[in-house]
Amino acid sequence: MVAVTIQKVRLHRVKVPLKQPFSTHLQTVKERESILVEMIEMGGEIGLGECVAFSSPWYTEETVQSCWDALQKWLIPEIVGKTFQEPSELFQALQFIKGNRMAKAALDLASWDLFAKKTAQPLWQFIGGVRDSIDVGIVLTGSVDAAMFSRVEAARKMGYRRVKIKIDGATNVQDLKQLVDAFPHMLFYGDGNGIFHKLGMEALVAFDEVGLTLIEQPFLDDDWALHEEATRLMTTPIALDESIRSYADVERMVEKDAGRIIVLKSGRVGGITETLNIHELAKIHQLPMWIGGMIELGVSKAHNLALASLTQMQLPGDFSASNHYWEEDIVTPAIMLENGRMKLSNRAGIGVALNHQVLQTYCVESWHSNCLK
Ligand code: OSB
Ligand code: MG
Repeated sequence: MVAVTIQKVRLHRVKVPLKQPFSTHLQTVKERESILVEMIEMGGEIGLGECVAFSSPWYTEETVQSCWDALQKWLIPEIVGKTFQEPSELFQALQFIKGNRMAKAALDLASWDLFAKKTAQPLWQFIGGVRDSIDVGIVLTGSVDAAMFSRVEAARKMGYRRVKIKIDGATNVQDLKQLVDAFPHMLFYGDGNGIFHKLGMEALVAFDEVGLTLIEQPFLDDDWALHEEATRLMTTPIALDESIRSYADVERMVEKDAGRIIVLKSGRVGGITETLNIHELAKIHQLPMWIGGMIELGVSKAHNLALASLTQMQLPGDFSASNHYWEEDIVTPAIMLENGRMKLSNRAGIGVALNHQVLQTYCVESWHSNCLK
């Protein structure tokens, strides 16, 4: 391990329009507001991070503004000028601050990129990844109608082998079954985002005949008993997304048998350090995991790709190419599919750099900490 002294941290707040709105029963996202992190060490190396909170608290409590404030007022002052032997030490230095996991994750991600670069290793190798290319999937929102068949077919032609469909009050079991049956070589996930809290257990169990690979988060974050009941009643495995906010939540999922698959979002659990701890627990209990998306830009996606190389990441995650949501991603090279997979980079760190020209187009505000002299 190398010692890294943090010289300063730069933040860029961006607003990037989506090509098409991302619509679920929870919210319609038309523009992605986000924070990009540049963590600069004394030798001049830069680690990149991205904060995945949304503009308003429709998905998690944190927001871009709450993270912007927490980073500047409490988190960054704790690390500037300090020397760390490894990323988990930097993460530990932030733990006296309660919650604010997405804000912490933005720094934790940047520190993992920084340490990987300092040791001249690709991040996926630095964290012990076991595969150099990743099976990927796309998320298609909107109703299950004739247009959805064409969109799935278009995704198939692009090379995606997994499609995640959002389930809401209007999703018809038979329509969804027809879609799934029409693409026998494709995996389909159904994401409830808590909708069955309203629709009820019986409505959920009806989806068992669809042939989905899994159903993601049918009930709300803390509906542990309902998720346990669903796991007991259904053949289709239950995957928990919103419910998994920490290592302790995975312990709870196992203890209660409230789900059989983990949807991991590193932002929601506080970053890569906590993700690796969760990954160890998942290994012990032989729980499959996959990486959930946050409509993120290329920095977070590159970190996610590295995480997807870990042993327990046994199902294709939410990995669409840069050109699915964005006219131009803020990273170079852009993230692309090659024969239906994404290749992990041989470059040190996350393998992508900021495209400063694109960043400038979408940047609404920048901030930097005081320099360490
Ligand atoms: O529930 O998985 C979710 C996006 C924003 C908020 C919540 C979710 C999602 C997605 C992933 O479905 C979309 C993507 O990044 O492709
Ligand atoms: Mg989800």
